Amino acid sequence: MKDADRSIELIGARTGNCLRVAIGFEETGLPYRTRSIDLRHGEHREADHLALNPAGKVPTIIDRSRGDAFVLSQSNAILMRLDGLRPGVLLPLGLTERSVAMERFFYFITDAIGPSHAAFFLRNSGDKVGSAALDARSVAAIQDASRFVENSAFMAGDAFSLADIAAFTIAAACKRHIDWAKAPRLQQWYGAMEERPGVQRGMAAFDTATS
Ligand SMILES: N[C@@H](CCC(=O)N[C@@H](CS)C(=O)NCC(=O)O)C(=O)O
Repeated sequence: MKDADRSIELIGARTGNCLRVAIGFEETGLPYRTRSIDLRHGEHREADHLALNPAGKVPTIIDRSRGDAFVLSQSNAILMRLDGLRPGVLLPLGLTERSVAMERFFYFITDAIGPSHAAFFLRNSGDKVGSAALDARSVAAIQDASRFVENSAFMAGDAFSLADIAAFTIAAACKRHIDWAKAPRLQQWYGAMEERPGVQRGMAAFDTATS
């Protein structure tokens, strides 16, 4: 099998859901290649993509690393698969540490990223009041996460985890709205994440990807 065939294909675009997965690949070191989908031109609603992801969304992976092609959607399911393929990098192995990392990961997914996605939808529907309220809720959740890093280097203790990936992508998307002066430790954590090579490569994964 050629190297290109063994690597996992990540189909996506420069969106938070896709960037989280790209950072997951970079941090685990699992071989992958990106294929860009042009959302503005509706490529995600074309038959080729719908055959892989009937919801017409990104990201989707095609994993041929274990033989037959296995297609998977949902960014968080993909991240769980990466954890399964390379255990101990994205989530700690110890039950207690793992539970804390999952708690914080889902905090960012449901309390910060969820409202932000809903705000995006409302904004596009012309509901400025509703979208502003949800954006504010998302920023408040990020700001409140300062307590997670008050005495720790990472969002879930002493080790980098999915919680940092989720926190970083949403903090990067809302960074203009965060009151950094009120959250100095959060700002330090953010700076450290920006410097992390795997995070930098993941954030740039769709900058040069070919379609
Ligand atoms: N819950 C899904 C959400 C996927 C999703 O909404 N992706 C967006 C980009 S971040 C998308 O494909 N939008 C295009 C559309 O909805 O038309 C996941 O986590 O993967």
